[in-house]
Amino acid sequence: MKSKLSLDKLKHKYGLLYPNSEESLQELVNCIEMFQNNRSAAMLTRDKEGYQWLYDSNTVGMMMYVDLFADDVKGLMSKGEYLKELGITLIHLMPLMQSRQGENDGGYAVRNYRQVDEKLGDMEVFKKAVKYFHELGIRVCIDYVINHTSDDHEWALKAKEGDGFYQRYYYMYESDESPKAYEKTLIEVFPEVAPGNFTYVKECNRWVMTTFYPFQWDLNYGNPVVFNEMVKIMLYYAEIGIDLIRLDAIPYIWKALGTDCRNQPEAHLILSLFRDILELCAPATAILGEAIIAPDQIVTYFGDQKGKECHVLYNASYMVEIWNSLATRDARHLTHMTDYPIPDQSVWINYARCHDDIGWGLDEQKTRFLGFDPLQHKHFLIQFYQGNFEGSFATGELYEFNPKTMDARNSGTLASLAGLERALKNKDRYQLELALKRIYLIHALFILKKGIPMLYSGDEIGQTNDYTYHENDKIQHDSRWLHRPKMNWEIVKQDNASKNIAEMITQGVAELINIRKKLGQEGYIHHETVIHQRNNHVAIVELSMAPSLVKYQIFFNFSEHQQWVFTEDLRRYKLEGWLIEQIQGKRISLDKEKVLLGPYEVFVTKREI
Ligand code: OTU
Repeated sequence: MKSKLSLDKLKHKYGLLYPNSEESLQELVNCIEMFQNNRSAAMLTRDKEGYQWLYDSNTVGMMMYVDLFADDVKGLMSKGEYLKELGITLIHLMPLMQSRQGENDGGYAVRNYRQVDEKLGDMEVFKKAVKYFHELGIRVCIDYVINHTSDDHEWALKAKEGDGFYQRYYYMYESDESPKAYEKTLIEVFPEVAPGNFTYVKECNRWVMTTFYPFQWDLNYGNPVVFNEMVKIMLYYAEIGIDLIRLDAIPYIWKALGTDCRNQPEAHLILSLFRDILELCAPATAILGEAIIAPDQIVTYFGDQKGKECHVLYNASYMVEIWNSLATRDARHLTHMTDYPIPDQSVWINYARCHDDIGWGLDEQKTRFLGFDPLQHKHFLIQFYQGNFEGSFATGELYEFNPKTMDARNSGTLASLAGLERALKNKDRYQLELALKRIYLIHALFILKKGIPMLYSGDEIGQTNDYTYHENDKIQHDSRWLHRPKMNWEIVKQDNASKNIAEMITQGVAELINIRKKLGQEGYIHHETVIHQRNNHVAIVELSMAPSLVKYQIFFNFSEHQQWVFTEDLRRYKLEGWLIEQIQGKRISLDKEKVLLGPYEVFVTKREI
């Protein structure tokens, strides 16, 4: 009964997106029913559990490129125990389906969505891997590049041959008239390396929309046939047991002339249809949307009362807050975090960096409120993380520097941006200690937070920037390769200073994951409250657990100097008596005037009962 009702709702929504498309609707309904009828017993059992694991405090993720982490899918399986020991319960794999020959944007130009790239293995091995990880208690997330295919995908090849049916899979035009009209309001995503949003295809003498690289052809979701094809692939992933599907570049999936072709209402409708279809067919599979845009816009992709959209989104705003607070040693931007309400049951992925650049999407109003000019502040951050600002501890590079606007984003690994690379290069032991403390602090900021913490593989051993991409002409124009080093498994086997450093970082990360799991024994993090106090270098957040009602206070010192917190300020939050620090077991008296925090120190405290 429930399922019938939802199917009717689905039909209605489909009709809003594709009026008068009876035939396509029928095809979709048939496909859903067939899927439901053929769902295996094993998957039905997983469906019963649904996606509850998303809310479990024990869920800790790590993202990685299969080849850079462990050569191939078999290699990935051989690292299962390593991941488990570290406490990882979710692996987030970067694109691993067959991608374009030659340049392919790190796999984001997919040639075949149903085949694993030959370099990594095949579908049979991958299915085994999914099963293996499930047995280990590790869930699997894969990337689904839905905005575009590569220019050598079979649909694109047929379009090139002149097949009109497949040309309608894309935004293809006979002349540059429409492209020019679109360009009037479009913005460039890769202004430096891939300017413009259209590419001339000589094979068929047509223009095709290519928002990203010229070899990434934007799919035309205005065509219901495309929508149905993409749903079938999503269901295919659900059937092989994928727990979380990352939908790439969701703000871009609907184009409308006269707009910037981002965040269109129809894009939301498409996602809400995807969500409904999964709830109907495969509730064990959830979707993670990738929308790295302004803070107030990101949250809209969780959906609203009209429809649920993504189960999970990247907390890109928080990521930027972390780096901002480190550069300024001022925690106010973070503690004054505007609370964009998110629907119940929505989950953030908290992280400090991913395979992409860091784009400075701070909330401009807040920056202004704190007394900074948003543009100048952004330029400060860009230079700071490039390592050019005087006194900067970071080593990084610019990404997509636009000389017209002087705008840029930044690239670099967590350790390099946090000062490790510079300290090692200068053989500066004092700076090295500070860098290690910063690395710990950064991990604490996203591990001890409501949502799913997502580590980037290699950061747990403090891998620094990889400059070898400068010599590779296929990728040298794309500085994101700076922070995608090959996992250095050798480092722990060596017997030198680097080994000690790597071990120290790993121990710190493991300690934080353990603390997170200890918190998990009290239930899940129900809500977070900022404890405002007068020292701007320090952020204090209180986590309220449910159902146990236990509260933890996390203190973060963003400065390399000692800092004091006035207990008088804490008393306003009913924090009195003694606090017990959970990592080292220190007892902190709140009867004294001040609480002392060491350089970059992190406290996780609980009231003594
Ligand atoms: C995503 O990123 C991927 O994460 C990138 O690795 C890809 O290159 C790209 O899509 C194309 O597939 O602009 O700078 O709001 O920020 O989709 C990265 C979303 C990007 C965009 C995002 C995109």
